[in-house]
Amino acid sequence: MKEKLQAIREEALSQIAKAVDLDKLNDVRVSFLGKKGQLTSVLKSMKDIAPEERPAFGQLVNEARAQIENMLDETKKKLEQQALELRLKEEVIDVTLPAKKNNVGHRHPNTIAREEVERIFIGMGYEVVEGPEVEYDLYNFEKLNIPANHPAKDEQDTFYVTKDIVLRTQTSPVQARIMERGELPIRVIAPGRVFRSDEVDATHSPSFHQIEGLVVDKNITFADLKGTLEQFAKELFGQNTKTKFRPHHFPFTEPSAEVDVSCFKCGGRGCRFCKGSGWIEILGCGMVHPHVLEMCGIDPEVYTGFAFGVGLERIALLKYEIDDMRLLYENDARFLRQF
Ligand code: 2U9
Repeated sequence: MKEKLQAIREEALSQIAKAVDLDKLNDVRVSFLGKKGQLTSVLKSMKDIAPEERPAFGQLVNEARAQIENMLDETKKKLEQQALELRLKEEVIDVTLPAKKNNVGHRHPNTIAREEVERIFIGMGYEVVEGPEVEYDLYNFEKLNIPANHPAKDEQDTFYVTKDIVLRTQTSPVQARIMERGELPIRVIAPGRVFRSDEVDATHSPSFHQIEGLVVDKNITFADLKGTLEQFAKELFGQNTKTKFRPHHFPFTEPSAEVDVSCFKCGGRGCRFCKGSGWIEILGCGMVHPHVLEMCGIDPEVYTGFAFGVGLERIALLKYEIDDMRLLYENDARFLRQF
């Protein structure tokens, strides 16, 4: 029995010395000290020894166990230290390596165009205002002089949420709400998304963006409107840009006009870009209709005003010479990266 114990002890110490990692060391521990381990089985066979020899033999087993446990502990510490050193070596950070490139996005051409238009009008003292995309019929149509049976209200053109609530077809309701607040004078631009029940093609989309402007004060005339929009066109398309005001009709303005700018590609001589005419249409405008002022709580005998509306996509398409509006909505990074 003593010889067997001695052999187990030597074998255990030898296997511990050979263990190359913590897993192997644990295997050794289990195979000698575990429930079914070799040393445990020696303890279990104590019952076969003569009772008088048991205490002395028990002490020997305990000594062997203590020795094996000691060596296991020491070896465990040594292997842990080795593993730590190896990890520290492997995880060295080379701060001189080139950093991972961050893929930084950039502004959409629509956003660039909107911010450019905003910058120009902020420079003239305008405030940028916003309002709801889901609007009451009252603000989207009625207060803008577009009564119940007006063709602009056709179900073909407008998204109705209920009989009285629509997806706004223009940003004008924002200005109607500002007028109702009654804080005068007013000098605002209202950028935002608008909706029309249109089929998608190269120049139409059921959802697009506008920037509308509104000025209301005493003694505002068509001359103020003209000067303002001439200045706007020059800042947007270059100082040599000429403007042409053509009579037009809008329900909410009277008189109304559409504005063309001289073609910034050919300077007005006529080219493919302006389809030979020398002019490019960019916006609509007019003096705010007295009935609109009245419906929004402003006395048309005391105050006058002008308003204008620009299609933002149209500005982006013109400025960046994009020939299909659908490209603006596809979010193809290869297209968007160009601007
Ligand atoms: C109020 C009173 C008047 C806004 C105006 C236009 C002319 C105009 C179009 C441009 C291209 C719409 O996106 S587009 O199709 N807009 O021509 N908009 S005057 O007039 C207003 C607005 C609010 C209270």
